[in-house]
Amino acid sequence: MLMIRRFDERAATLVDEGEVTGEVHQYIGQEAVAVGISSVIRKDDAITSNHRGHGHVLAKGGDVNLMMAELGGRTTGYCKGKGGSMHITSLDLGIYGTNGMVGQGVPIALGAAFANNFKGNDNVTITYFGEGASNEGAVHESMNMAAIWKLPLIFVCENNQYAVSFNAKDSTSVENIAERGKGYGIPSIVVDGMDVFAVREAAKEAVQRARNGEGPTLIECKTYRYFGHFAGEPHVLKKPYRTDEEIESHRQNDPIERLKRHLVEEGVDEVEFAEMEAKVHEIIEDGVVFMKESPRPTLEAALEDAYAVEHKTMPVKGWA
Ligand SMILES: Cc1ncc(C[n+]2csc(CCOP(=O)(O)OP(=O)(O)O)c2C)c(N)n1
Repeated sequence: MLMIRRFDERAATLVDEGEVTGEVHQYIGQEAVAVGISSVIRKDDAITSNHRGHGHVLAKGGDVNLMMAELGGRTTGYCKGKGGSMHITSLDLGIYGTNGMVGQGVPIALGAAFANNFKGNDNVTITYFGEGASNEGAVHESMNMAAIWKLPLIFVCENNQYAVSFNAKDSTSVENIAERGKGYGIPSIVVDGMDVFAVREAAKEAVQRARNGEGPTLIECKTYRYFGHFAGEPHVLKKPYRTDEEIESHRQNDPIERLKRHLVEEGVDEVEFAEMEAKVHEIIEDGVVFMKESPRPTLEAALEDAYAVEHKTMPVKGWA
């Protein structure tokens, strides 16, 4: 959780410095969700993510150097510097893309879950999306298909209350996004997304159900993003859409501070916290150096990797 927070703080300063171009959407405030979920899945399980995806990638085992290089548009990055913050992908880690198109990681996850079901393994797929994305048609179509086919797919809605500057109350007909899952016959629950243990417990149950062939679950995590929709937002928005008091009230419920209080009760002392901070700082700064020392792609590379060179047809036998 600390790594995610410090990574996204540093990513924002790199935007200010002009080292990272394109938009960076910070995950700060939401760390308990990605970590709680990832704590109960395996390396061979898959995730799809959205535009606010650094936390999801780090929690799934993403390498800081390769992520920093991708943000900085360097050839050493996860997508050879051609994807940037919103398109980090690693097939080796089961990360089928962070995704700039709102809601569109969800049908990709549906495909991954379908493939695993078809192959007969017990892998699960997690799809992370926001409450804003839950208004997209593709999300609803995916819920319907996942429910009908009992696919091993876990819908994780991170309800941070805003889609850009739009409050969920003004865009969504239901109090809880979990209601939408129930409409498709999917077991759906609301959890405190600022509590890593609550998220973990919900995820454990959902993963078990999916591995047992009992189908999808929707977990709505109530959370909050501390900063603007994207790094730099304060400079471009003329009118704030939420008050400082509102932001502060959520900061009082900070997921890292809550975890820290728990760890103190378990006997972790300040020295250990300081060591964690120092280690995280070192890894991130090494990542920045790695990024800055890496080359940018050449113009010729623009068309490389745009088309698949190998096409595999999926067998239809065995699927009823
Ligand atoms: C299909 C599509 N529509 C609109 C946008 C512009 N857009 C980018 S992020 C965003 C808000 C998404 O809100 P939410 O899904 O709640 O995620 P959050 O940003 O709160 O994490 C919008 C409207 C987009 N990128 N793609």
